[in-house]
Amino acid sequence: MRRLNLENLTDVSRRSGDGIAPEELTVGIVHFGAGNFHRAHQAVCTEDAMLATGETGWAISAVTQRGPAVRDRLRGQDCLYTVVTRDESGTAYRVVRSVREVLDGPSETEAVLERIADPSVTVVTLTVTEHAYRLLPGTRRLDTADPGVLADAAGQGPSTVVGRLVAGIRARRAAGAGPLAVVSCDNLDENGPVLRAAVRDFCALLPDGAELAEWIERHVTFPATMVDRIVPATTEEDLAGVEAELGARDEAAVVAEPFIQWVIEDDFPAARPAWEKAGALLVDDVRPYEMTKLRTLNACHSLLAYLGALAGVGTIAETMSVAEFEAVARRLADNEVAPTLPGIAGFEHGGYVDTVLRRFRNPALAHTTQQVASDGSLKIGPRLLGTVGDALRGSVVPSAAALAIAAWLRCVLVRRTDGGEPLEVREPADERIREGAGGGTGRGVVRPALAAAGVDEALLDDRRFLSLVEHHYDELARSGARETARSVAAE
Ligand code: CS2
Repeated sequence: MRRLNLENLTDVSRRSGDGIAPEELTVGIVHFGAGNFHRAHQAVCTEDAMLATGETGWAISAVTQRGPAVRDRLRGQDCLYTVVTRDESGTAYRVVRSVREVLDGPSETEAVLERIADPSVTVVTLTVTEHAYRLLPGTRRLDTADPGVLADAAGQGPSTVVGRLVAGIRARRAAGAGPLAVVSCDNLDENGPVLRAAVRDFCALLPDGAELAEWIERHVTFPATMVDRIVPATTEEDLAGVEAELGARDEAAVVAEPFIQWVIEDDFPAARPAWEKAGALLVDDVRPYEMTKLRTLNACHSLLAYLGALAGVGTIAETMSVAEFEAVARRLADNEVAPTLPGIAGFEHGGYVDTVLRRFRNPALAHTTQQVASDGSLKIGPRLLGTVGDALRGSVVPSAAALAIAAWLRCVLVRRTDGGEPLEVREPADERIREGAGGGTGRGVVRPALAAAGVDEALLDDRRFLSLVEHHYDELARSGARETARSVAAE
C-alpha cells in the first residue's frame, strides 16, 4: 500500500477534502511534543487560522522530546497526517498540512535551537505532559536536584524540555531575533506562570543566568492556556480504517472527538496566528476556564479511570454505562467541584457537566481507563487536590475527590483488579510511593504513600481529608470499586 505523502495528497484529498496548500507554508511556530494531542489540537486550530486569514507563515516545526519514532513516522509521509473525528453520528477524515517539519529533540538539538532563533518564529508551544516539566510536587517549582536538569545546567545535552527551551531562547537572543511567546498547552493549573517560574529557576543554575533571565523577563511572555479535546492513543485498527478510507497508509493518524476548545491568555509580544478566527478564545485571564476544566473534566476522567481500572472496565465510555460510576462522577462535579469554581459570565456549570459526561460516553472512542489512569501522582494535584482544599475550607465534604485518590493509590500499590486480574498503571513516582508505603497495602499506608507522592503535609494533617481517603481505601478493598462508588454517590 502506498504511503500518504505530498505526491498523492491531491488524490487522497478527493476523499478527505481540500485544505491548505502545504508547499506555500513557512514555519512560524516551534512546538515541543509532537504527540497525538498536539496533532489533533493546536496543529488543527493553527491550520484553521491560516485557512481563515489566508496567512501562510504559521506552519509548525514539531520537536519530539523522547526519541525519533514520531519524527520518522511523520517524515516518511512529508509530515502529513490524518485527523479522524468520531462520534455516534459518524466519522470525518481530514489530512492536516500545518506541520511542515519534525525534528528529533535529542539528536537534532542544533536544528531545534536554530529554529527557535529564527526571526520568522514568534511562538513556541508545548504539549510535553506534566512529567516533562520536572517540577517539585509541593512547590511546583523546577526540581533543581533532578539529574537531567543538573546535567543541562552543566552544559551537557540539553535533554530536558526546560533546558532545551532556555538553550533556544539563548540562541534567539544571540541572533537578535526579537521577542517570543512560549505557550504551555499542558494540563497544569497556571501552566504559563509555572513554566515561566521553571525557566527562571533553570536560569538561576547557569553561570550567566541572571543576565539571560533579565532578557527573558523583558522579551519573552508565557501565556497561560486551557486546552480541551479527547484524543486517545491510536490503535492498529484505527490505522487500518484510515488506510481503507483514504487509499493510503498513514502511520501518524490520530483519532479524536469532534469537540475542540482552546482558551489562550492574550499576551503575545510579537505576531501570532489569528487563532480566534479558528474558534479559540483569547482572554485576559485563563484561570477560571482552566480551573473549571481541570477540576471538572479531568478530575471526573481520573475518577472514572481509577474506578474503571479497579473494576476491570476497559474504556472510559464503558465506565459511563456503570450507573454507580456515572453517579459518583456527577457527585464530584456538582456537589464538590461546582462550589469551588469562580464564575464565568454566561457560563452554566450544570450544562457543562452534562456536555462533559456526554463526551465521555462517546462510543466511537476507545479511550482506555489504563491510559487516563497513568501518571496519577502528577495529575491528582491539578485535578483533585485544589478541590479538596477549597471544599474543606468551605465545609463541603470532598468525598468523591477522596475516593479518586484512594482508588488511584490502590491501582498503584495493589496492582490487581477487584476480580484479581493483574493491573498495570504507569506511575512515574511508583518506586517512591512503594517505598513510602514500606511494602504494605493496608490502611496505614495511605498517609506515608501520599506524602511520598508529594501531597502537601498540611493537607495530610487535616484529619477530615485523611480519614476520608483511608475510609474509601478500606472500602475499596472490602467491597470493590462499584459498591464503594455507589455508597459515595448516595452520601
Ligand atoms: C485525560 C486528558 O489522559 C488524561 O489524563 O484526562 O488527556 C483529557 O482527555 C484531555 O485533557 C481532554 O482535553
